[in-house]
Amino acid sequence: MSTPESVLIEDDRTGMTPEALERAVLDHLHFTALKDVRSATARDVFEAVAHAVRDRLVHRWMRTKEEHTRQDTKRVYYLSAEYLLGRALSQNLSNLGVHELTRALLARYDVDLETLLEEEPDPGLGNGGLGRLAACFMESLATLELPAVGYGIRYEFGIFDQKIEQGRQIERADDWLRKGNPWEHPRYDYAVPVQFYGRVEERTGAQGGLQIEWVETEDVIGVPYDTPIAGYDNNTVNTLRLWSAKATKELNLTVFNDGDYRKAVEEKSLSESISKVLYPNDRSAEGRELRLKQQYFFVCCSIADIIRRHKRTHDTFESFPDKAAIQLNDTHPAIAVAELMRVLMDLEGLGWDEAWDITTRSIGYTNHTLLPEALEKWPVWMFERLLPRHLGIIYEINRRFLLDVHVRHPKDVALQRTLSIIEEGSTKQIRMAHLAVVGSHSVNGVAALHSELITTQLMPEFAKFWPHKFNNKTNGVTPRRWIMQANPELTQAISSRIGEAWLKDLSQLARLHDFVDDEDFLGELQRIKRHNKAALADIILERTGVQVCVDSIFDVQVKRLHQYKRQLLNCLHIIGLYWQLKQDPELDRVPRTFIFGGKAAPGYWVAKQHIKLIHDVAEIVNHDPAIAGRLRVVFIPNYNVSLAERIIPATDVSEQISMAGKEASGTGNMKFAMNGALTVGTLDGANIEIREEVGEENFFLFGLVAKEVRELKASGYNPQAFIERSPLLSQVVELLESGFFSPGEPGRFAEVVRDLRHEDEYLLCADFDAYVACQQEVDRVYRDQREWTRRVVCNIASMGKFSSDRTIMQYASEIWGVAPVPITL
Ligand code: 26Q
Repeated sequence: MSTPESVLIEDDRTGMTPEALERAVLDHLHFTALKDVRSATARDVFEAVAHAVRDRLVHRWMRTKEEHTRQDTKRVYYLSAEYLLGRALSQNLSNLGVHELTRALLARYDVDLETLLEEEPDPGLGNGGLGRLAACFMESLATLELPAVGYGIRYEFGIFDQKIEQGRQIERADDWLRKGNPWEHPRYDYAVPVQFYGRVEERTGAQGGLQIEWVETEDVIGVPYDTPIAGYDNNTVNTLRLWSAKATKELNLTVFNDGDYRKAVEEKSLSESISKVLYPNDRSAEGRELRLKQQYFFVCCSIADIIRRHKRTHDTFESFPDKAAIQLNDTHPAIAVAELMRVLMDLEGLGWDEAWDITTRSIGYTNHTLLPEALEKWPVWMFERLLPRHLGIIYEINRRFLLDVHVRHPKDVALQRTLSIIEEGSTKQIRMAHLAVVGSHSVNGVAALHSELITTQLMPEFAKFWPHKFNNKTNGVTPRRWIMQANPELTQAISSRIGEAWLKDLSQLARLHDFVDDEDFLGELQRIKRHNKAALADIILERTGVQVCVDSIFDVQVKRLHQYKRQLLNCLHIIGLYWQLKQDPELDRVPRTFIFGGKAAPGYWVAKQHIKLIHDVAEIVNHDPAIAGRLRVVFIPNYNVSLAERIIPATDVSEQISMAGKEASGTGNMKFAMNGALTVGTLDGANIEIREEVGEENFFLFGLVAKEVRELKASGYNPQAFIERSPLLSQVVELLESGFFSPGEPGRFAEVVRDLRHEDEYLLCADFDAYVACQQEVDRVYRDQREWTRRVVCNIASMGKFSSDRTIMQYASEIWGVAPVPITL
């Protein structure tokens, strides 16, 4: 069509020429930000640029939807309670291919693009690895041109802002929507009613069949907010659809008195509290009703949305499993199994067997944890109150499943108890992982070791019962954010050697192996690392007041604080090093800067003590003139995606030191290695596969392996024995015990010491000496900068496997059965 109108639209709102873009930004500055060039603040300019970019995405977005509908393709529906997206502007600029153009355009107005990008708040709608994985997956799905919708919750407050006061973590609300969000688009026309509480009514229908109705419920409305997810270097724009809770009726203004009015207001705000805040706990599954409400809220909305879309183009549900692949990101959305059954039977009139066949063929489940305390269970009484119909369905699923178990293993009552979705006991509980396994056709872990441990340790009986369901999908990360965006200089250095195709096919990084002895390349990598370290040093100075030296080794551990991740082991090593340097000022060690970052769950007292200890050690070490210039310790507050993009490219040593068998995969480990850090790590999670890829000579390995951990624990682990056998560890523990690091309060770390001596669940004492030796080896290699950089090249060149593109292609072909749909404009 080339009516005058459409030409105008093409030019002003979708045109990709510098002129069209410039006009669009000026136009939005005027009409969206209501400012002129002179009076505009950085935030105004950000808004104008973001809206200009958004307009260009909208065009592709609508084309994508149109094409998916036209071809009636199978779609992936990714259900996740968390998405740790990070900032969008930079990603959208580069995925649209207008990053440099925009930089030049803004420069002409004296606006620095990098400064502008800082205006965008970091959407922290997740806790850590699981939420960030969901974000990488959404980006890869779009880049691979796979039809996909991500579903989740539009938390009004994301993961808390971490402040540090006197070395302790303080939580502040993350009011990320305060200044509005240019990327989201509410779709009131697709709002969904969600029921809670009430009771189940059974009656005989007209045809004599049983009809079940869920009645007298308290309802909430889910309003979808859509965010475009653009693929890199293509025209696909998929949708992230996040649900926000809204009260059902507008305030009833015919109330008779002030009391009624206030009650109505209170009820309204109570129902809208469902999507108010992200639970900041990624360790233990606390059984709070509001959390269960959140889960059912977004699952109910998402299933209704999927069903609506199916019914738009199909009269029956026969083809549903061929049109929809629903993936559960952990058990947080596992209620989807019962919800899909409810919708198909109670609302769409299908019989049990047909509904069950459709449900299990559509749903897949990804497990992310082996920690027993993190496995979700909900008390039956809570379900009975909140979701009575779903409880009935779960009981029936369980009854039929246990019958199956009985038929295949008659008389094995113990097996039925083990596999049952219901856990018997003083308070009966629903095991959400069991519901997810029974209700899906695929169960996957997120790294080879993790998937093996699922079938041998976590649920061996299930794995024997349904071996075909269990599979592995090793995690990956998107190279567009984690190399191209985070490390533009490295990107340039790589592209100038092997071209640009590696950004869409990371296996091509292997071609860098030709450059391991190329002095030019090695020198360039050293300069880039130094430059990135200098930039990080500025941030550290600005945020902590500590001056760090770029000639020292930047040794980094950034991730959520958890005992199993063993930040404390890192800290014990620092104390040991400090002690040795004090004893022997001549000791020949390479200067090191130890950098920490990460949030502790607000109620996780031990993790918060570890934050305090790191700060107290930093305080002593950083102010001791005797070791000046040789050792620095810093804790960078409020670790998030944006900070990760600064820290990771500046890292020399990546600490991946979890107790073997505890870290399902880890994904930070991958980001560090592809940015030219060498890993100090245990044989845990994806570390194992990283080491396999880079070669054992290019990885600093230490510590017990998972099997040895099990055996040591089974034989009765006694940390005290390990302390006594290690002179250095004895010193370190005594120093801690003496109150050396907490002069005003000598007993501050008494509990940490007591735990180390008598409990030490995560075997710090058993691994300490090996860790120290490994760190000495790091020093030795670092002194030979050429050798170090050779190993860095081997690492970068071997990272091809860890692109989330590879992961998603495996999900697509082995679990979902979806294929790319190219979009032409
Ligand atoms: C559950 C119930 C109630 C409240 C909170 C939760 C909850 C929330 C978040 C439980 C767990 C999480 C997050 C888990 C997580 O991030 N797991 C990590 O997933 C990564 C991606 O697969 C892996 O790389 C990490 O190894 C794993 O720890």
